[in-house]
Amino acid sequence: MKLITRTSSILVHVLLSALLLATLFATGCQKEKLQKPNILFAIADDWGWPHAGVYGDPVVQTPAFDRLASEGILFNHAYISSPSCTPSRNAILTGQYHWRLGPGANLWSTLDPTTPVYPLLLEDAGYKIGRFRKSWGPGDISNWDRHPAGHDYTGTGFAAFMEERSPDQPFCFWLGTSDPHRGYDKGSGKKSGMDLDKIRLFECFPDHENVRSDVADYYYEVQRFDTLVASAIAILEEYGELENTIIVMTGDHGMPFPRCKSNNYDSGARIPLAIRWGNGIDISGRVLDDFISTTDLAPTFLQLAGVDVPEVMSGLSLLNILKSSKGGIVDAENRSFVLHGKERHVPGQEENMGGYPVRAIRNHDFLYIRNFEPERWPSGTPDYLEASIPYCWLGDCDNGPTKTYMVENKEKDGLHETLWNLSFGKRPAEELYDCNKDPEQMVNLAANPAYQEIRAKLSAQLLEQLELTADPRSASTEDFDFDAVPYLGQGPRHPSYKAVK
Ligand SMILES: [Ca+2]
Repeated sequence: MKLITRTSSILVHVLLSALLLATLFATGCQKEKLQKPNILFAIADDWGWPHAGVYGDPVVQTPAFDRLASEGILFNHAYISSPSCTPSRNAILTGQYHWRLGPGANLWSTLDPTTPVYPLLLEDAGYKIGRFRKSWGPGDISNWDRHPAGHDYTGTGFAAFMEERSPDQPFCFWLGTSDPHRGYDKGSGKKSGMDLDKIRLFECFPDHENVRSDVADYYYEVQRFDTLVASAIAILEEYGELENTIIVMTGDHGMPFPRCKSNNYDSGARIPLAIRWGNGIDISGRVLDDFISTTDLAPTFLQLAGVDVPEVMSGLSLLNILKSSKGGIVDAENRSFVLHGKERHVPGQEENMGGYPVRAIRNHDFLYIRNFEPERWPSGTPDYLEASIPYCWLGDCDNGPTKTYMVENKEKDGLHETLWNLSFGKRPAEELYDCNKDPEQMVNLAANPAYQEIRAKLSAQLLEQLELTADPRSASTEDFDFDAVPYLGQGPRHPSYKAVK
């Protein structure tokens, strides 16, 4: 009896030790895993700020985005590098402003295959990397040995990627989509039950039911993207990886409407951004006003994975912000402004005149814009004689009911003409907007005598930043002819455009 007790005691002791060891081992593994979080990067196509429920939009419903914000961090001032697909995505992947990427600054272009991109650096460090639907591009990267966004899981999906991986391998997944890029299923928003009267239109749009219905169709696709992200979150939960995954949900630039996409106003350059990271963000539900550039994401991901950030990356890691316990402004010293710009979106000017080059600086009070070629048309030449050829008119603005309504009703009254001019008319070399008095940036104050001190200060600050970031548009960096880069797309272009080889 005594022996049995003793044996039992030894057994219990052995079992307890084994349990302790297992716990220690598990804790060790856990620690190891904590140092290597997974990354899920979910990016919509043409989804602009503030079109999410958590930003107060009364119509569009984005439960997945709202959840990530409430369980993580919501960013009020996140901006792209360029309001155009290819350069915006290049800037995200490379952690650099698009103007540092040669041809990669333009839509439908290429990217130098020696440029470091975060997914491949992570793969080299042991991560499993994959992508779904729209990632890099559009353009041609056939000269890359590996796709810069990872292996293609478009046919099988995120669930298949997760099924394939071994549980101890960290992963990095690019969850893309073409929502809410045009074309839309006309009337889909209204049909889904959206109340068109409740839609908050940007001030630059005329208030007409065609416009409201067009915005509702855009919302419909925003919601479809949100559903895609919800399903990916569910997959992470199923695999027990939700807390150790940093989830970033955002868009590549503003909505595909006049004075939005391919423009450097907030309606084109400002994007929704929420980041959730269960194991890494201690104080969740914070709302931040620091200026964030999407070039900051690549250095953040690399730093989180313990991978050296290449010096060439101009973005600034967000780690101090994620780890902070503060709301509002966390890093005033480094994040009091943001830069963005534009080179050629589509060749929409007559006679191969190129794109509409722009650089901009935005702080909490002002937006200052420098238009380098003010004799060109910001949305492409309004060549209506060729309107029968698809895409050939005002090519820098996606075709759709809002654009059609604005063009066809330009001469209806003074308001319609003013709005047409704001979207499609020529612009002066400098623009300045008082974002407190005029949050939608409708009234250009650059020539207003009361604002000359501010204008001069921001102009100097912008030029200084372009110097610091080695922008070919700055004085001391070698010129690069962005307009001479071949346009590889078959879509929008001016009828006079001759392909450059
Ligand atoms: Ca896009």
